[in-house]
Amino acid sequence: MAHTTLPPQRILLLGNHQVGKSILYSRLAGQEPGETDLSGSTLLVTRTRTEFHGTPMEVIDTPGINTLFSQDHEGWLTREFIARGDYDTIVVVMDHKNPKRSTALFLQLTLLQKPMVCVLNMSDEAARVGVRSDLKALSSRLSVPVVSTTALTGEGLDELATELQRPRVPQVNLYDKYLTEVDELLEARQITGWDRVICHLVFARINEARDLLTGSLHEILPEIETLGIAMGKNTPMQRMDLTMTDAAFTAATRITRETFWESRKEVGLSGRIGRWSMQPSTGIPIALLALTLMYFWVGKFGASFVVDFLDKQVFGPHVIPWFTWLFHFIPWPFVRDAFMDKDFGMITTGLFLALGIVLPVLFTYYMFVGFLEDMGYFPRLSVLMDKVMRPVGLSGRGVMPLLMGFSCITMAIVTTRVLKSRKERIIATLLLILGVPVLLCWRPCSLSSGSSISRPRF
Ligand SMILES: Nc1nc2c(ncn2[C@@H]2O[C@H](COP(=O)(O)OP(=O)(O)OP(=O)(O)O)[C@@H](O)[C@H]2O)c(=O)[nH]1
Ligand SMILES: [Mg+2]
Repeated sequence: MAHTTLPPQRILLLGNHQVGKSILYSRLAGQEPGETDLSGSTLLVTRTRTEFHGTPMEVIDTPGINTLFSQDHEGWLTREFIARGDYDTIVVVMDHKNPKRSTALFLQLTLLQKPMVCVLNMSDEAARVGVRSDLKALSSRLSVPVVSTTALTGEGLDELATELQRPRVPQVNLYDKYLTEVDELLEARQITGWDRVICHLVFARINEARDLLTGSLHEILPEIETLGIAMGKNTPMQRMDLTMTDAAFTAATRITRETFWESRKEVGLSGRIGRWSMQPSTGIPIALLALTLMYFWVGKFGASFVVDFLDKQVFGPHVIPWFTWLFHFIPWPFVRDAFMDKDFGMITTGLFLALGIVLPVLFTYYMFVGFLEDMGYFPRLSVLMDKVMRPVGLSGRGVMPLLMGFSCITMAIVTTRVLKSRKERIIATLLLILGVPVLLCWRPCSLSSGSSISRPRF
């Protein structure tokens, strides 16, 4: 009897940001989460061959996406990978305690018409905050297998191994309201799978989607575009991408209402602070408090106290005298001055600027931003400030670099890294450069007007 060796099943992990895709990836790859460095968000597509519960497979980890129409860089990376079709099964990783946004993304992904399995991850957190689910009902609503996991501890992975053997192509009609005409057009031309998604992207007027168009799709493009523009005019937001995302959220709300229950009256102090951070009456004082703390921590502690300490206790009495002694052996005054000149020497000024001024400020700054990021404050700030910042093309978190620009443009430009998309980072940088040109820092780290950063005293 002839034996045929089947190629390993290629499993693509997709999902929102921070739902545990990378932890699950390392679990499927047979590693304990602690064995690999998973700090921070995934920025590149990663793949590995493995054997999970005796089945050879290839697992692919991707950067998180919020919607199929994400405009940020990671969104494009993930979409480009989806476009290649280089996988057999999609595992949609969902946040068990926050199922609505995950379900909305799942519904958008159903357009791909690929075999899928749903993983409700972070089930430990869901139980802690009082979110319960009916897995059977959800599975029948989404028409794919659904598994509940806690990737951090490995719970639920046995069930996942079983369900990976029988993924199903979902049969969900999502866009009944908005896309009937487009879908009829696509169906008539037998355009399916990724090609269908491209047409939806074009319809949502995501310009970059044109780069993904192939062969016969070019013919249908003008028709889709005209339809998109005509329908966009009738939508409340005049933007089909938002309208289509909104449609996915409406459908997701319907599904999760029937399949999830929340008994979370109290989600602890952190939950309450999170809620207060998004309401204007309490959110604005909290934002001001965060900025004031930042001013004291970075401006007063980092840029004043630590810099002064390094100047008076380290560089002044120890480092500089030691280098002065070392360089006095050099017989050429020109070389000596190049290193030790009071105003321009590479050691006296260069080393002190880098280690004595820039390092303490950046260190305290990143510590503070990391703390806010870990607390999940940025998404809440984004919600609070979104309406104010939208007209200039920024999301709510754009307020951070702009405020920072009032004290130091260099730090403000560094801060643009908290913005999600390249487009936003460019807009914020341009606003900073055009808006505060006088602050092009010759004292790069003077975060506060009262900062005592000054030239080194030696
Ligand atoms: N409590 C709990 N935390 C989890 C679980 N799975 C992941 N986490 C935590 O959630 C955070 C995000 O995990 P990642 O695996 O990096 O999430 P991701 O989906 O890959 O994130 P992106 O790459 O940013 O999209 C980490 O701090 C994990 O420790 C889980 O099952 N339970
Ligand atoms: Mg990841």
